[in-house]
This record gives sequence, structure tokens and C-alpha cells, in this order.
Amino acid sequence: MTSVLITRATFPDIAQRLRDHFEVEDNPNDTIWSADELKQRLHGKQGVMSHGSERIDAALLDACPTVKAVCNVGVGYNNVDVAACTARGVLVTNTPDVLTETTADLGFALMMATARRLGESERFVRAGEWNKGGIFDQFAGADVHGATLGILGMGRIGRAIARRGALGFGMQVIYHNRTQLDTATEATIGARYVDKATLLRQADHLLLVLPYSASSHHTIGAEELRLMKPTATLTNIARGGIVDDAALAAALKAGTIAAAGLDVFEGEPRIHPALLGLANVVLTPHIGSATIQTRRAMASLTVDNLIAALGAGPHAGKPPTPVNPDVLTTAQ
Ligand code: 8YV
Repeated sequence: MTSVLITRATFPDIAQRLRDHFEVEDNPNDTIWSADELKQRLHGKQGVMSHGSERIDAALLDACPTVKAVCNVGVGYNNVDVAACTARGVLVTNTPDVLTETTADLGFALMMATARRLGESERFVRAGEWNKGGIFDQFAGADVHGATLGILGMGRIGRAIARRGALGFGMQVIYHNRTQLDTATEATIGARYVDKATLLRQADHLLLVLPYSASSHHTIGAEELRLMKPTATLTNIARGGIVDDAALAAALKAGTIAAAGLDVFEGEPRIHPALLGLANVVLTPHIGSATIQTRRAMASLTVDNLIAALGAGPHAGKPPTPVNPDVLTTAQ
């Protein structure tokens, strides 16, 4: 019988849809598996419902030659070596669209929390410090409304954030991306294209929403941070590794920029120790898409992809969101 692996805990009723078609091994206690354990569990299976926490690379595929489909829970798939999958005829799928607005909400929330110093304020209240007096500007942060919002990366999530800033908060929205949007789209979302240096220099609040790849590694390092305003905030909801976290910690300490909001980290779940010691950084554990509705939609789309990719269900052979659809054509 066809068998599949679910690498992380998921919604039982959604996993049941896989059980209706396949033999399923899952991970209900959400244990973090080592690469070796993942290899052992995947061996002999035809498909995997994987997450950003697992590296799916050539060595793993070679050790598990029966695998035909890697269905990743997430729009980003930098944890999967797509070229290695394609070369071996393995289909890769992701979960675009279903998480766009939810992730844009978190980006905006984290940017606001960073600008208005919610992390520091909350810790102050919890520590019972409020009654001890304080100065008028103690938690005075930076305005969000009317400020200049900079967006680096202008895909679906970037556009959803731009709309929030321009239409909801009266912000001037500038962006930089590999390709410029067409004029009509720019007008609809209220965003203006600038070069990267201008973006860094002019943004009051800079949000990173670009995908991670070898070419976007350390897109923001010491040099880029130096171009930013000392009053500016930086929010990263994209991927760890896009920011040089050590350089960011140094810049936050030196006052090169005012504050940072980080949902993703280099080498997460580990966090650079220098970041943990800073007051002017708001830290969240990669929760961009974390609402019940959206996480269910992501899991469900992944299950649709896996069922179809392995030739079962009403859409057999036609998974809804393939990353390397050429594999499907060559397989026919
Ligand atoms: C996921 C994400 O939670 O979609 C993405 O790319 O980073 C998140 O929404 C993560 O990928 C879990 O696998």
C-alpha cells in the first residue's frame, strides 16, 4: 500500500483525509527528528508532508528512492532542494495564497509592536514596575500612521502589506523588488518603486518579505543597516538568513537603527544570544501564518496536493499548487 509520512503534528481530521487513501506515519507529539531519524522514517514511503523544519535534500532523496512527492506546508520552500527533486522526478508542492493575508497581518502587527515598543512595555507591566513612576517619554516610540513604509520583496504578502499601509494607515509606501510591478498594480496598492539604497535611506519602517535563496542570503547586513535612519525599525517576517543577525544585534546596540521585530532567525529555533539580551527587539517564534483558520487551510491544501500527487482522489495527477510542475508532464 502507498504510504506517507507527516513530519510534524497536524490537525487529526485533516490527517484523516490522508489515512482514507494511504498508510500514514505521523508525529502527534511533535518531536523534532534528527536528519537520520527523518531518513529512517521516510524510507520506503512514497510521499511526505514536510515543514520548514526539515531539510529535504539530495542525500535524503537518494536514501529514500521510493519518494515521489514532497508536499511542503508553507509558501516558502527553501528547506527543499527543488533541483534535486526535479532531477529525480519528485514532485514538490507548497501552499501559496491561503496564508497571504494572515502573514501580512502579522507583519503589520510586528512592525507596530516594534515601532510602539510593545515588548518593552509589556515586560515593564509584568515586572510590577508601573507604580514606581516613570518619565513622560519612557515608552515613546515612532508613529506608524503617516510614516514611510519600506517593503523589500513585493510578492503576494508584500502587496497585502502595502495595501494595509497605504489605505489603512495613510503611509507613503515605497518598495524594492527584482521586478517592478505594473503601473496599475502600483496605483491599486499605493506603492512606489525605488532602488534598494533609496529604500534603506527613506524607510521609517522597513519590512522584509522576500524569499530566501543563496542570492538573498544576508541581503541586510552591516552595510545596509548603516544606510537606514537611526529612528527606523526593521521587521523580518520572511526567512532567517536574509538578515545577518549578528550585524543586526550590533546595529541595535549601537543605535544605528532604533528597533527590530523578528519572526524568523538564522538557524531557528536557536536565536543569536546578542539579540536575546536587547530591549529594542520584539521576538516571535515564526508565527506569520499562525491562525487556526490559516494553519488549517495550509494543512488541507498540503493534503490535497499529496493525495493528488500520489494519484488518488478526485484530482489524481493534478495537485493544485505544484512548485515543479514539469515533473508531472515528464511523468506522463
Ligand atoms: C510556515 C512559512 O509556518 O509559509 C511559510 O513559508 O514560513 C510559514 O507559514 C512554515 O513554513 C511551517 O512549515
